[in-house]
Amino acid sequence: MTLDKEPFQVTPRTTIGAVLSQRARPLRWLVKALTAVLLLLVAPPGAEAKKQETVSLTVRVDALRNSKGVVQFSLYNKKGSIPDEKFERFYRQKVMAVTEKSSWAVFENLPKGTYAVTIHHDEDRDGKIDKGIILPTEGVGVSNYDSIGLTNRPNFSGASFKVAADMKKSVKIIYF
Ligand SMILES: [Ca+2]
Repeated sequence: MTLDKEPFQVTPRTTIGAVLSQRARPLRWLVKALTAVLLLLVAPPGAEAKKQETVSLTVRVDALRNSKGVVQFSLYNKKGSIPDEKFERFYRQKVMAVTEKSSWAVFENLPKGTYAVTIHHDEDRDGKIDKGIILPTEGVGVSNYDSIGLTNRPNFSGASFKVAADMKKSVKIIYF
């Protein structure tokens, strides 16, 4: 007897598969059906594509004149929605704390698109832009605008920017 040969050879026909094919045909169908169900649960169709369609936008403001109150960050996505001094036309809004004269907000799960942002340093936390006779007595700001005036009134076209991927945007605070 030589050692390079196995004691006996197992042919495919004597394996478990062969036994299943003869005695447990219904069981094989059940296994196939369960496998199909599991695959559907693990990988729902289109999940990956959906995940890539939304982005996050971080808006930041620095150089506030003090650390009082909160900052209202308002996000806009429609033409004609700015100016919006009474906050009636925003798409989303976040009210954030002030830390060492800075504040920021993260808008998550946004559809890719064109957006504009306004900020308001609400020092007395009443949700309103306090005003003197004409001009605001609390700080305000609009994306893309370094100054605001009668000849430089903000609108959506001037304030908007494309958000095609996760990004950060700084907005200047203006005190009159
Ligand atoms: Ca206020």
